[in-house]
Amino acid sequence: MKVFYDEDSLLHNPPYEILDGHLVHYYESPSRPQTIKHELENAPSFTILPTNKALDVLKHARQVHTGDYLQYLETAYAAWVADGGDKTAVMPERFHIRSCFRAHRLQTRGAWGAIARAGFYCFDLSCPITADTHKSALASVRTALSAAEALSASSPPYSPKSGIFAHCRPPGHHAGTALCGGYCFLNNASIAARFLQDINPSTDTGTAQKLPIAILDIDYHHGNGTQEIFYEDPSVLYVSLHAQNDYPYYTGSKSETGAGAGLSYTYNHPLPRGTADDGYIAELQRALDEIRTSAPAYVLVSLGVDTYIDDPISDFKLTRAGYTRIGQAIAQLNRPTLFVMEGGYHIETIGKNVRAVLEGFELAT
Ligand code: OKS
Ligand code: ZN
Repeated sequence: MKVFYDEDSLLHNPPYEILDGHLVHYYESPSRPQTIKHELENAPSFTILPTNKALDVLKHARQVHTGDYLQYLETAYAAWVADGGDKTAVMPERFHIRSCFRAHRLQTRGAWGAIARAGFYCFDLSCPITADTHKSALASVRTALSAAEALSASSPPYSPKSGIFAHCRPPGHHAGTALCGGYCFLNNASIAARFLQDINPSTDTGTAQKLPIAILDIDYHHGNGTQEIFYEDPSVLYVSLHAQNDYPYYTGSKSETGAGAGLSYTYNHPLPRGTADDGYIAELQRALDEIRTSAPAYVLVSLGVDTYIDDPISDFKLTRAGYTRIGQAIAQLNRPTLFVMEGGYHIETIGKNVRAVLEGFELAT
């Protein structure tokens, strides 16, 4: 299997975050991608490839994120330091709660300082922006786009099973149209989905239609960003399995099913804490049935291995054998599939668990 990876992903390295009220070391650390890369390098069936530097990453990011948010991410660190902020990282102090304000009260926005902007474009305390964060976030998108490009070149839409791994870091599924949070700055999977639609316009009906794509999110946490981005869009089905009543707390219930033209193109499968292999895979089969029914041209998998039994910030009980079964089950969709890396924090096993999913997929018949 081809694996795309960009060394700039390692640059983003904030020293700390606030978790459960404690100042702790940053769980989403560069040791994660280093360990995954090391594991896949030593496995015969993977080829690690560099990303395509010729891609216009910002152009594709603009299909998902607003121009002002992208501008913010690019300028936030310098503006913060110029305002006298701590040189470690941009860190919000107070959040702009959209529901507390009426649009006409946003007239002062042009005058906001760096700390005010930080609280406007972020929803939690796990996205410090360092001097290198923007570079890593773009590298992560470039990784997803390079993998999507290779997938579409080797496997046209609707062709049988084939898989590529976008070894992205930082992750993306919590990042919304104009919000960072949960270690995520740019929504790699969503940008890749738009890219696949843009390079493969579907002309079924004569008029240019967007190609149907499914995003299966199997990270432990709900992908609130991906859900937000496609909530009213019937061309991208979003299906998520995640822990009920855990981070990001306010989204991911079964009753969130999309809106407007996108109604019934979002499916949430919240699972209880303590869910183990058998319970998880039974629910995954229901999620896969929803994807099958929608007949997507491509499947994107937001792959988190923070569902692992020993993950330090999560409460599921999946095992290595479970990951192999998950890969096998996804392969039964029989579609070109792009795996996009999301979470997973048990450094000792993260590489082996990713490898198990990808080999389960690849070896499935
Ligand atoms: C609080 C961070 C809470 C956990 C963030 C979860 C990130 C993740 N500072 N999302 O999939 O793995
Ligand atoms: Zn996660």
